Amino acid sequence: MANALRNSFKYGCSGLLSQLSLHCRHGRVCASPYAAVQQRNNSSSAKIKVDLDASTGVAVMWMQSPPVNSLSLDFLTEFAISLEKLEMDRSCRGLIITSTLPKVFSAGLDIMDMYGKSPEHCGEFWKAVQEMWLKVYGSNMVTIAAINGSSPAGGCLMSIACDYRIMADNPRYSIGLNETKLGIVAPFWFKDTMVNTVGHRTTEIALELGLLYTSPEALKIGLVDQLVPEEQVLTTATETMTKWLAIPDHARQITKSMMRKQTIDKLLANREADTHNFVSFITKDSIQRSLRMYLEMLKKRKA
Ligand code: CO8
Repeated sequence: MANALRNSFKYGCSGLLSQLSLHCRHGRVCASPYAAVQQRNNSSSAKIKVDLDASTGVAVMWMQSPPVNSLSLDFLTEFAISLEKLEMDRSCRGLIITSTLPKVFSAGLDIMDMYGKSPEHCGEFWKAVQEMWLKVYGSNMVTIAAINGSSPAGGCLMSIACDYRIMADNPRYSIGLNETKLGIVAPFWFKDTMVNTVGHRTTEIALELGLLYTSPEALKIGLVDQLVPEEQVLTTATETMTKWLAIPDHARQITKSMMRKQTIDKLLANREADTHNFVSFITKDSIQRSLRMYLEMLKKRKA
């Protein structure tokens, strides 16, 4: 199945919302509370665990890939399969993404998938990154990031692709697009998603300096929508989801499409070129050297 999905990246499976396949999920008959336990629909793979409560229509997707939920090709493949299943499941209207790991939501793209790898591998990896963003940013479901730890780079991208962000109120946790600090450049669709979230000027400063914001700073610039004590992140996300699901799906989905379609279409129209740019950039000797130095810095910091 993983191979089938990976193959679909090659041919470009686009975000559902961008195709305007706006089927209404609202107004379905709700199950009785007695049925709730039976209606819990859990699925699990090595790196992703999904709890779908069919009585509320809300799924919680747990990222469970130690040590730091880095977005490797394998992780992204499992992520895409899980998300696609939920998207196709008409009983699921809302998705909360969170982490089982202490202190880390996601460390972003797995650097080991970009370091010392063949151009073919880098191309396949990049298509999986694009697919993750297309699927989350274009989801028909309400998506909430329950950010219970640090979320740099690709972790920030995943968060800002959601409809709403709730972060643990802990100044030791940080979030942002820090690519320039690694000597690499956030691609245009990372930038566009950030601009759509916090505006042009803040994005310009954040991206050029590769800024990571503490959770209070992230709230101040609007990179996250709400801070709560760490132990309340998931319950607050669940309560917030109830408010979002009170809006009729078709109206919310069309509005979401109106806000996001142009940004999604830009990547869809340039997907091949974007992959080509990534591969030729990341395989350059100078960029590989920067990545090696960054990896060494991570190890030294640990020691
Ligand atoms: N990829 C691979 N391995 C990683 C990553 C990563 N992104 N992050 C951490 N690790 C590894 C560490 O090297 C360490 O390995 P080991 O145990 O073998 O020494 C292990 O994970 C644990 O890491 P830490 O000890 O640092 O864990 P902490 O809990 O102390 O800190 C953090 C967690 C805050 C997440 C910290 O690990 C960190 O800051 N990581 C780096 C995050 C980062 O800078 N990510 C950027 C990735 S690039 C990206 O997402 C977008 C790229 C866009 C490409 C565009 C090109 C054109």
